[in-house]
Amino acid sequence: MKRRDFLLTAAGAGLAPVAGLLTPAQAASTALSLVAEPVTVQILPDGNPATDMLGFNGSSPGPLLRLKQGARQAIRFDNKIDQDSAVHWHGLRIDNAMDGVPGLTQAQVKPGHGFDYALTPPDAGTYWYHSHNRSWEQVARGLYGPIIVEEASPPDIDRDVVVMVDDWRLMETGGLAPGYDSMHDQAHQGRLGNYARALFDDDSTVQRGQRLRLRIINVATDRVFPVKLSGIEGRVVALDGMPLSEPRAIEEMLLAPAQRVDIIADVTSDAAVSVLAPLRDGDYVLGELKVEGKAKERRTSAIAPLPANSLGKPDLANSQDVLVKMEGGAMNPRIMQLNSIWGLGGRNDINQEPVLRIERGRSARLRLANETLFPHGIHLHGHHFFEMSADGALGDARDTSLVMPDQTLDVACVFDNPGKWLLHCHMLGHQAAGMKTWVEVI
Ligand SMILES: [Cu+2]
Repeated sequence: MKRRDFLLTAAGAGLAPVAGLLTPAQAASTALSLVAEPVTVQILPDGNPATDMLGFNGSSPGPLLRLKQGARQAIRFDNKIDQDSAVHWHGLRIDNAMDGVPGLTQAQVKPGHGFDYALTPPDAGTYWYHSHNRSWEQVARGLYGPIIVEEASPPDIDRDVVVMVDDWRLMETGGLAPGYDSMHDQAHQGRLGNYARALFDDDSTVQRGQRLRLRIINVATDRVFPVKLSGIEGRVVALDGMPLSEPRAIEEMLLAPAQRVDIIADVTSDAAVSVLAPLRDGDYVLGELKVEGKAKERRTSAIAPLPANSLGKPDLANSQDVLVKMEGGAMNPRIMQLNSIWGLGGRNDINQEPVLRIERGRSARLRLANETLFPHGIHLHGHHFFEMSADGALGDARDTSLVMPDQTLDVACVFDNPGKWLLHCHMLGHQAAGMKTWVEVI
């Protein structure tokens, strides 16, 4: 099979559901267990070779974690792979000691050892967990899974479906291609796969007229996914876990690695609800839910906003402001004073001084200035920030912002969570090659 054919044969692939759903009943008061270990997964369509990867509890993606807003959940992590590791809970505004960043918030978890995490998520919504050691390799090899933090009063829907979009760089044997540290990849767009698809936590059939909640997560290490949906009509209700005060029309989306979009929509097709990647030569089917039958009654109620999370509004009149330049990369004529491929805020390593040191409770405005020829997805740990429009108005709350070449994006944040928080590009190959720094909240 030619490389290019890989990318084109995903349409209609048999999509296996994610194994090992952990329900709140099982989770109540007892620790959940996540074991990182080697797994074999049928990534390619049935009939093609399976892929040796890394996963949690026997599968990649790992099990869906369902947490309750405001409730403490203990999670025991055991490392049964042959590299050091640690788990980061992306987007959860939790205690710094639980953030899972080796060298900043905890020590490496050595092979054969474990770490006891405890999470009390303040916000409902869609999040995910992934390895944060050699993440450009360990996430590419499959060490990630979805997190749902349930609303106290969830919206009225028929089905809640997690949709993870990913790509893999596969060899013709079905194995993952080596070369995770390729400097060529890291200086360009990162490690892009040659095969892409959407993975559902539950791909059983839906009925025409049912109301679905789709939680789309870009779990790819480096690919910015264009995503389009067909077979449904509805609204976008949340971005990066945070509810929109007014639900929006569903348009073509561009998802940076780690970004999420929640959609509530009614099935309008008799055939399929499709997750598509619009490409130059047409729509590529990343995955689909088949439609069978018709719901007895279609809901006529409007799609209402999700209950708001309590996110502090930045005080822009008294904010600390800092310029955070993205620098470096291939073909960039601008000179960078750093001995690395990429830089962020004049830094390239977490052993350096933080780009911002700020008192707890104060607001800051970060000017994210992309002076490179590539897009970057800038992620702040432990907080959500507000993207600002050119006139200074507060826009969407996010934990990861896509910043295009030559774009400058101001984001404003109340730094109310004490500790050492990583700020980095979520194109994980860029992070590997220097696009990282940190913020200290004291
Ligand atoms: Cu980047």
